[in-house]
Amino acid sequence: MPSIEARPYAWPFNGDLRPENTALIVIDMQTDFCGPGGYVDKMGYDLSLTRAPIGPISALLEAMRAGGYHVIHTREGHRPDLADLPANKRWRSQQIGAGIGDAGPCGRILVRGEPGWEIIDELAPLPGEVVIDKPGKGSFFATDLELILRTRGIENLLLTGITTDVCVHTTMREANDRGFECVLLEDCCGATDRSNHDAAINMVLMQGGVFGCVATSADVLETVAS
Ligand code: C5J
Repeated sequence: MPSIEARPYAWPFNGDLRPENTALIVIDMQTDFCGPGGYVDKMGYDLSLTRAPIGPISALLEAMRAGGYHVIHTREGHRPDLADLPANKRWRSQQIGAGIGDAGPCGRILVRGEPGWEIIDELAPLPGEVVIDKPGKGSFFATDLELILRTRGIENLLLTGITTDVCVHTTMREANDRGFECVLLEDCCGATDRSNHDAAINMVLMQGGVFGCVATSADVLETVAS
């Protein structure tokens, strides 16, 4: 199996890219982060930036599913009683007019089970695909993601989703520290600010790939579809 053309090196580092040891991770493609009336919209950010990856992720999902690769989705959100919501996270969200747990056009903001917390229809998980519910920005913190990856023998992670500089980056850093080989797909991510997206990409490229690699969905499609 050939490697993926990526920067700063052909990914994965050891050339061992197989459906059995590789997962596509789709992070937080929820209405709260990219839909009208959701958390990001309530904060007043430009939704076109967080919606931009929907098309590229959709095409990638189709190809990766057809190729038999693992697909894992994540959702950021809190228990309805907010028992897992740190006071400072709640307070900060209230300062910017999008209080976590408060009622909004899509139900209670970032609360599990509410319409705004759901993954958008375009990228809905298929039955049998793993969905990780996380209370924080990283996908490893307070979840069973690592256990699932180790149990399934997954070593390589393709990272997609929103937002590039927050949940995607935190997850990539957590994964890298645990020895997983990561590639961030730049057209399959988006941030609430374009320069933060660009900076987050650039950070990965430092030090010979300090957290892994960067590639595009086209680079992946070329390999997995061949
Ligand atoms: C944020 C996320 N930005 N999914 N969450 O609060 O990146």
